[in-house]
Amino acid sequence: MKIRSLAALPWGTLAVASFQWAKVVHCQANYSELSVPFLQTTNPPLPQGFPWGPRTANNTNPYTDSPVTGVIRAYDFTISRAQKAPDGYLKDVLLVNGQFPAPLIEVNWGDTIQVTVHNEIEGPGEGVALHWHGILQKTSQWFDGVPGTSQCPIPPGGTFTYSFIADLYGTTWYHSHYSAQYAGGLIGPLIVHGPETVRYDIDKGPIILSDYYHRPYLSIVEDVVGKNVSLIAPLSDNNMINGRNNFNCSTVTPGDTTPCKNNAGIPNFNFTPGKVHRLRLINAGAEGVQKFTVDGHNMTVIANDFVPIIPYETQVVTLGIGQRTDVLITGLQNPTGSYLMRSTIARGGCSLSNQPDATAIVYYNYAALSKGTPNTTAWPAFLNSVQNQCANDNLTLTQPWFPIAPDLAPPTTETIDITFGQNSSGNFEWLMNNSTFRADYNAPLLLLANTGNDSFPLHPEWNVHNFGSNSSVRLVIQNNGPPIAHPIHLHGHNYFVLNVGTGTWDGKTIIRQNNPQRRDVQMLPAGGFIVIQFEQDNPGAWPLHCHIAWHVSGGLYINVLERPADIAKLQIPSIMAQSCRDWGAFTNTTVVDQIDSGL
Ligand SMILES: *[C@@H]1O[C@H](CO)[C@@H](O)[C@H](O)[C@H]1NC(C)=O
Ligand SMILES: *[C@@H]1O[C@H](CO)[C@@H](O)[C@H](O)[C@H]1NC(C)=O
Ligand SMILES: *[C@@H]1O[C@H](CO)[C@@H](O)[C@H](O)[C@H]1NC(C)=O
Ligand SMILES: *[C@@H]1O[C@H](CO)[C@@H](O)[C@H](O)[C@H]1NC(C)=O
Ligand SMILES: *[C@@H]1O[C@H](CO)[C@@H](O)[C@H](O)[C@H]1NC(C)=O
Ligand SMILES: *[C@@H]1O[C@H](CO)[C@@H](O)[C@H](O)[C@H]1NC(C)=O
Ligand SMILES: *[C@@H]1O[C@H](CO)[C@@H](O)[C@H](O)[C@H]1NC(C)=O
Ligand SMILES: *[C@@H]1O[C@H](CO)[C@@H](O)[C@H](O)[C@H]1NC(C)=O
Ligand SMILES: *[C@@H]1O[C@H](CO)[C@@H](O)[C@H](O)[C@H]1NC(C)=O
Ligand SMILES: *[C@@H]1O[C@H](CO)[C@@H](O)[C@H](O)[C@H]1NC(C)=O
Ligand SMILES: *[C@@H]1O[C@H](CO)[C@@H](O)[C@H](O)[C@H]1NC(C)=O
Ligand SMILES: *[C@@H]1O[C@H](CO)[C@@H](O)[C@H](O)[C@H]1NC(C)=O
Ligand SMILES: [Cu+2]
Repeated sequence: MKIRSLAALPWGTLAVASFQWAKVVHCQANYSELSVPFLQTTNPPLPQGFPWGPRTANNTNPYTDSPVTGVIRAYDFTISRAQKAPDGYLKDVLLVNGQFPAPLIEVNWGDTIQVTVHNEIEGPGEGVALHWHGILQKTSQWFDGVPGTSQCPIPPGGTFTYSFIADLYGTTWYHSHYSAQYAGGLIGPLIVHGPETVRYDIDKGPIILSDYYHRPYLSIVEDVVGKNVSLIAPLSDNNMINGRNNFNCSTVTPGDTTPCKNNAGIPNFNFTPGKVHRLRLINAGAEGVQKFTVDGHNMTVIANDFVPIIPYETQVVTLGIGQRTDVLITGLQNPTGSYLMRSTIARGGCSLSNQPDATAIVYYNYAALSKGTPNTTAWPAFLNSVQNQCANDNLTLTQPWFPIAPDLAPPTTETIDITFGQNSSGNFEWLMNNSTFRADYNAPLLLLANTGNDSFPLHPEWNVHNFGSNSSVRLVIQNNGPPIAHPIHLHGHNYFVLNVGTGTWDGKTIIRQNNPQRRDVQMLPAGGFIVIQFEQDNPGAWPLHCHIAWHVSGGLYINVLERPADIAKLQIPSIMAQSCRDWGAFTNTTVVDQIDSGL
């Protein structure tokens, strides 16, 4: 453990004036690369006791009173491209420290996460930037990791250090926000230990659910923003739990001679009779809506995204891209053998896959595990839900543990339509409020706004929506495009989900107006609407976008410019301007072939 002075921190004097010395803990996530199961987490909290002090889930509003522990958890990430075969089929994947999925980041609430990224992507080189999904970044808005919005990309060969406080607690993930790189494997889990709501015994750690494509992500992006209508809706090739699944090599396209091995292996999870296990489900895929279940076991949902909720029982959990759900499962007192854990890509109007089923084994003893894949039967509720039901659970069920009432007369209400079409070159594109988005990697909006420039008449394609200094903003998002559901994500906030439905909103009905569901991704139904509202408590430039990789590549994205007058006052550290000089030097000599929106 090294002690370092505060002055050495990249943000200089900002934000952490309450302590003089910081403990730096160098962290190294460790698991043997193709072994299963995934990572075993530390049972909470990490060794420093309860560093969040007297704060509990009941007595603390995490948006106004988040701790600063002074502990820095330092990670060193080298990003590269290499050929791997996690499901048996050899392909190019993007890796962090040689690992797919990328390593677990595990911290306590209030710790500082410091990640030094080395961009070693080759063949060809690409820019990169990492986004820390769901982290509010209230004291470090510039470390949100979105190229063209909060930073310039890290150029090939470049290094950049993120440093931010784990300001909410629960389960999340991090991923590249540069083009669709995260669909090429650049995803990893992030756990923030915090106060408990419902007692449990064993933390089973992250359970990453993700669709999987055998083609390189850039070739898929070319198709989805291309001109050929039969290529704009690609099917995934497989579905994974913690980056593993078997693949049937006999199903490859005739003529495909790529090396492929059957029976690559599936993960297994050890359960203990009578003990309560916490599973941290994360949909880190590119497109597919996941339906998750464990045969013979009920689940208790305790959190959605970074928001603990009043627990309820279910047998199926639905997760759109970017969503997390924490569930508790009690080990059976008298288990008979092992049980199948299943995650299936919901079809119909939700998502598309050639091989939608991911499985893992839940076992109670090695004797049963050694008998192989169990033959247990899925719950009827699961079998009934995998077709056409891409909706999240009813808002009446998902009640936040810590109640907060939204402003019922917000100063701003706007309607934003989502549509789909072709631009004048014939390329397919997504539009919000009639405008498709395209990033300028060399001109990050937040950094421009910090210089006092908050109007961009020459750049309608930046889709900047300036909400001024209004205290809260209500957005009615209307899905008028093709009949597809979209997971809508907002950075920098947990928004209130006031209502969701098919057709149009009646303009007044709010589900549980004294305490609506809050989260950072909500499914917008096909042909329907969501009504969301957020407090403007975090001056910054915040992406609001569909989290389907192919749709955000196609421009389904706007920038929320929140309190520009206060953005101009942010003490943004000089490494942000340096990120643009480094990228500028790279683009001076290399033309970046930006075939999509850039994000
Ligand atoms: C990682 O785990 C392996 C196998 O358990 C062990 O041999 C190795 O020393 C560990 N590495 C680190 C850095 O902890
Ligand atoms: C469009 O894609 C389909 C399916 O791959 C292909 O058969 C067709 O030739 C393509 N059309 C054009 C004009 O490239
Ligand atoms: C693999 O796919 C082939 C071709 O579709 C099929 O005949 C075979 O039964 C499959 N094998 C398994 C184990 O599912
Ligand atoms: C699961 O929940 C159902 C309905 O509440 C109940 O009937 C059943 O006994 C529960 N099963 C287990 C294994 O807990
Ligand atoms: C599942 O069923 C197959 C076919 O009946 C059998 O060979 C296999 O042993 C069973 N697996 C387990 C774990 O019971
Ligand atoms: C949600 O639950 C409420 C209350 O049980 C019910 O009235 C409503 O129809 C449900 N909504 C949907 C979309 O199922
Ligand atoms: C804590 O909050 C939960 C959920 O709102 C509530 O059910 C519980 O009674 C509260 N506990 C205490 C000790 O206040
Ligand atoms: C249409 O979209 C494509 C793909 O994003 C882009 O390369 C092209 O410049 C766009 N054409 C026009 C006229 O904007
Ligand atoms: C979008 O364009 C359509 C057709 O050009 C027009 O009818 C509609 O009013 C526009 N919507 C907005 C929000 O500007
Ligand atoms: C604001 O920035 C944009 C994009 O760089 C530029 O076109 C515009 O001239 C700037 N406006 C002012 C007032 O500096
Ligand atoms: C949507 O577009 C219309 C017309 O171009 C504009 O007046 C309105 O402010 C836009 N909405 C938002 C949220 O920017
Ligand atoms: C790009 O090249 C120009 C011309 O050589 C030079 O003036 C400028 O400083 C370079 N920009 C960067 C960021 O290196
Ligand atoms: Cu979408």
